[in-house]
Amino acid sequence: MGLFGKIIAKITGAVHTSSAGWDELEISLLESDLGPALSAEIISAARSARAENASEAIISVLRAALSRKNREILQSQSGPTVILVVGVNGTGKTTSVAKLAHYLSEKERTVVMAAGDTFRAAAVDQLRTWGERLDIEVVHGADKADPASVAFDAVQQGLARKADYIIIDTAGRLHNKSDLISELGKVKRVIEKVLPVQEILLVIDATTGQNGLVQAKVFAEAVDVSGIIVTKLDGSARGGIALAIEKGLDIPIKFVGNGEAVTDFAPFDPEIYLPTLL
Ligand SMILES: Nc1nc2c(ncn2[C@@H]2O[C@H](COP(=O)(O)OP(=O)(O)OP(=O)(O)O)[C@@H](O)[C@H]2O)c(=O)[nH]1
Ligand SMILES: [Mg+2]
Repeated sequence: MGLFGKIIAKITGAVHTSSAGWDELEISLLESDLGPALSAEIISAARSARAENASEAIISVLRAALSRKNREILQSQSGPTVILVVGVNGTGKTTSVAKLAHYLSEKERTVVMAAGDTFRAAAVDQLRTWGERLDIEVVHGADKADPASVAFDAVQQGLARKADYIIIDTAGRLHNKSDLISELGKVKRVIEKVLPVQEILLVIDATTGQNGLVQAKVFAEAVDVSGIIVTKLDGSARGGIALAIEKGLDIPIKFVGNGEAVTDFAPFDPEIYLPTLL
């Protein structure tokens, strides 16, 4: 029985009260990374719920935690839509750039990807390999090129190609706020000499749990994060982090990754996500 199943069984009396105490259930909620505030709210709603409306009572607490903001990609009014993809190392940025590019090209949109992670040569090769596999153009620079100059070239190329989207990968390092502001700020400023940046998408690895929320806070304070991609939701019992982020920061989750294949990617749909939590 899933976690919420246990809570509902307890409210409806389907399991004996002593078999799972409320404290135990609250700890299980915390373990699923819903965070302390939301976990406490769920337990409080569950304790006062009646048997007949047990699952609605819980669903309504979960629904109230969701951001009301638009989950669609913010579109440029004229010219290509520029999307900057950011996050700490290993969260799945490069893979998500490729997945998003594929998702958009399946919708008959033309995409240019930019290998803005010039920190490691392997990162450029990784994106170029995806580009070859997916038949999507990748703009890259010389070894150790300035990421801002690669982003600038990509935007020029996207304009020349009349691309619908330009998606820019960035290097993932453990950052403090001032490093982030200066590095990403420079990339953004240089791009914006040519085109506005419509989206800054932050990639969060669901398996890092509450640390994901900490990362999201640091990035959101440093740059204008407009949306989140939660990756590695496959094989993770800790998908509650998605709700904790939306409740804590009010940044909409726009996409989710649930595997290593390019097709393991979808727009975030609360109507699918909430029942899977339940
Ligand atoms: N299971 C699973 N693995 C994923 C998912 N997204 C990415 N990965 C894997 O996570 C690892 C890191 O992915 P990358 O895309 O290289 O991550 P990154 O953030 O670009 O890493 P750096 O550039 O080193 O900061 C790779 O092995 C990916 O295949 C996902 O949704 N599910
Ligand atoms: Mg990468």
